Amino acid sequence: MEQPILLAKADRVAWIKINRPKKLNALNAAVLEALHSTFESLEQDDEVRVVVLTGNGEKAFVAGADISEFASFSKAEAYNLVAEGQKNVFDRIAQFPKPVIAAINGYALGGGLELAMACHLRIAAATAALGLPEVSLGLIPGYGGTQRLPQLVGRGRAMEMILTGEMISAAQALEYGLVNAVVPAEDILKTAAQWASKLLKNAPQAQAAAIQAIQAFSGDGYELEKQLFAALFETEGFKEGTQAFLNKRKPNF
Ligand code: CO8
Repeated sequence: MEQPILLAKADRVAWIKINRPKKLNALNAAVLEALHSTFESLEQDDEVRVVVLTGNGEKAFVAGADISEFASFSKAEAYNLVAEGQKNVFDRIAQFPKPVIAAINGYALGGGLELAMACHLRIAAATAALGLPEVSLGLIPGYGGTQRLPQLVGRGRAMEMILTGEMISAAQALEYGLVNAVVPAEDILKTAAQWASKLLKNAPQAQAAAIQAIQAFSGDGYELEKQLFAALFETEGFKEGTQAFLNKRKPNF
């Protein structure tokens, strides 16, 4: 069976590749569980001081949560899924005591952009496209996107991105402050390695403290986001949006 993620370690850096390239690395239960257990073990691994997270293949970092897995979920199932995912993966990464770099090698959409935003630093390939298209599925972001995007780009731009659901280019993401750097696609892992080397020059305990202090600045909207996200599972818009995606047609809201 295909491994949901690939893990390699070299020179105190752990490299995690999400490995569902044929499904544009969409986050299914197996990928989320593998991310959960891998970050848990990397936290205890004294040989690792920096983590780089990327997607396998040339097309996608992560094109979102796996729509086929949650299309038939009830409100309660949806709440449990986002609550577990936030606790085990997204918040764990955001609070991870070692720097985590997202190397955004292609599409970062929905839960994929939320995953990149949970990381501490973001480098994007010039070919990447970023967005939170949940409204096109009758949903809102459920993995912290309504909270983290406004912190990174400001409320006005976050409103525009979330309400239109449109993708932006890597260049625009740089202008917005959503990513820290944009590089040619072929240089993305090399650049991530250079950034990791820079990070390794500094005191790890100080970096852990900095992450903890910076991340303490967070609003109280995460719980509300989960509740609103789950409530949308009982709407016509959600049924139309997900069925349209799965049947490869445009939704009619
Ligand atoms: N979920 C499931 N399958 C996906 C997803 C996804 N998010 N994205 C792509 N795929 C699959 C496609 O169905 C297709 O599969 P197949 O070959 O079996 O038909 C394969 O990946 C390749 O995709 P496309 O053929 O669509 O490739 P294109 O180059 O034509 O299009 C796009 C690329 C534009 C990225 C397109 O795939 C797309 O729009 N994907 C969906 C993007 C999206 O809406 N993402 C948000 C998902 S919702 C979300 O993330 C909510 C998070 C909140 C928490 C959820 C927990 C419940």
